[in-house]
Amino acid sequence: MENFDKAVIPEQSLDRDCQTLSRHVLQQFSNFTTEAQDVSSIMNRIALAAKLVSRRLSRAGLMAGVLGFTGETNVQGESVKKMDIYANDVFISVFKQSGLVCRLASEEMEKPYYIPENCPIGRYTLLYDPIDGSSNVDINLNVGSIFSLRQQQGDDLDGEAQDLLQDGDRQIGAGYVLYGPSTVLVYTLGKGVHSFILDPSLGEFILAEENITIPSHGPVYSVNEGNYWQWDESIREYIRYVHRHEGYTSRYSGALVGDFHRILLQGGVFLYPGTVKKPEGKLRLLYESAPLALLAEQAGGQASTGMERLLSVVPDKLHQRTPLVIGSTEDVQLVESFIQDWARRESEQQALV
Ligand code: P6P
Repeated sequence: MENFDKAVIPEQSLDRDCQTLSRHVLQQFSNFTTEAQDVSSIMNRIALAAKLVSRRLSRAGLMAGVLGFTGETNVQGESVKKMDIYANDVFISVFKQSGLVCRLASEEMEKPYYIPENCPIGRYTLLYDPIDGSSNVDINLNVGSIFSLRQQQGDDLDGEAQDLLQDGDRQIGAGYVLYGPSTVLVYTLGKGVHSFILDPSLGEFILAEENITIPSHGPVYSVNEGNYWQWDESIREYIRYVHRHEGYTSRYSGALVGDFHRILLQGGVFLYPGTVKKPEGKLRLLYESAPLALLAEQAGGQASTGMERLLSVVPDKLHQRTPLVIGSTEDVQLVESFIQDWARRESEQQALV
């Protein structure tokens, strides 16, 4: 019979439980500057928002008024889920009286939301998709939140937040929360990609993996093949290629965060191409594609519109959409080769007319 009278906590588990998100964020800075403190506080608030959303999702089916639609349509023209609104408000609430974030721009709000008591002291703006993949909420499948942190440029006196219309390289940090069997927070501040798992017994996000790297190739291609007949011929050619060649498998959950997380860890490519009707595609640049593109590049992967590097795209409006091809370098480049070969053949044809 083992001797159980000494309740010894193995050192490694104690040390591990202390590897919290806020400590890790501070370690990303070489010293404890005000910027380091501010960004650490911001990440802590994002973590609080994630905990609040995770708690509500875990009990959604048991509570009245959590699931289902509000009956409203958002600026994207999409039907709004009650969970979309709840999560949107959570992110706003956690930054009130923080002096940190002056503005929040969200998929669910046509204009940025200003927190008066934080402006203009708080020089940061949070851009976010509060619930990504909300069609999965009512059927208890994974959903996510995506966030991007930018520094305010100038004074934004007209309240139009025009300074947000800049390329993705201007992001200070980015990340997402994946609400799955466990709640995982993945972030980068430009020094690698790191993941944390929420320990509900502690109420803390504990470090799971540091400096995550995307394999240079992976078997997964993730795309909604239901749109096949709406795609340009170049994308159809790519799909026929992966259908015919060994070593590829399709995975698509209907929630970008979960599909991207799989590719971040196992390799492969996610694509949401433009269609003939919507050449710009569906995904929003500033708070969906650009944050994930920063993570992808920080993890040694790649992200493009199919024609140009995603992080170089300068939007002309807050809710601009772009096509997205993101994941392992070899797989993104393979998709790009089909698109660019097709574009070249098209222009050669035009030249002959
Ligand atoms: P479709 C969810 O609405 C979302 O924005 C992403 O999370 C997801 O990848 C995509 O749209 C799914 O779109 O057209 O395949 O249903």
